[in-house]
Amino acid sequence: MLIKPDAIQRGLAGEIISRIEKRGLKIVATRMLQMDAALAQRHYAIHKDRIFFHELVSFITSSPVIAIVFQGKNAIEIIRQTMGDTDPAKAKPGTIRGDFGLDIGHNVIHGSDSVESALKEIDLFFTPKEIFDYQRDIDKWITGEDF
Ligand code: DAT
Ligand code: MG
Repeated sequence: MLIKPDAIQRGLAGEIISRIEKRGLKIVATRMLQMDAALAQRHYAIHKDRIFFHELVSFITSSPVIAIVFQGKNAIEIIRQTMGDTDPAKAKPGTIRGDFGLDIGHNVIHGSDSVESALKEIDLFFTPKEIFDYQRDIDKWITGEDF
């Protein structure tokens, strides 16, 4: 996931991380960076023909972001559900976008939409050495299993 420039500027980074962390997912990598246009274009390549593409690239490169890799059971679905609808106007209260957004172009968080896109996106932001493989004793209380 990415904590987008608007969220960092608004001081929402901790709140966003906390909501996902509290669901039980484990942080395995983090990095703060200011994305350049080349990285933004690769990250959002799937949207390159959309009319909002230029605006999207310009927004995501406007100020630093925090990239985080979360690991855990059903991580993609859990994060997408915790984020809420892409358009904050449609996102349910209680979701991150539903609680902290107003505008589709300033929706505070990015989350990968599939395991396949997560693997591609992780590769854009992290080297294998920056991703930690470690055990938490608490995981057996969250999922009933070790992973
Ligand atoms: P999501 O971020 O929920 O995966 P997406 O992949 O469809 O949504 O779009 C990527 C981002 O592009 C989204 O977070 C905000 C922006 N965006 C999407 N649809 C838009 C639109 N109709 N107008 C402006 N920005 C839009
Ligand atoms: Mg998407």
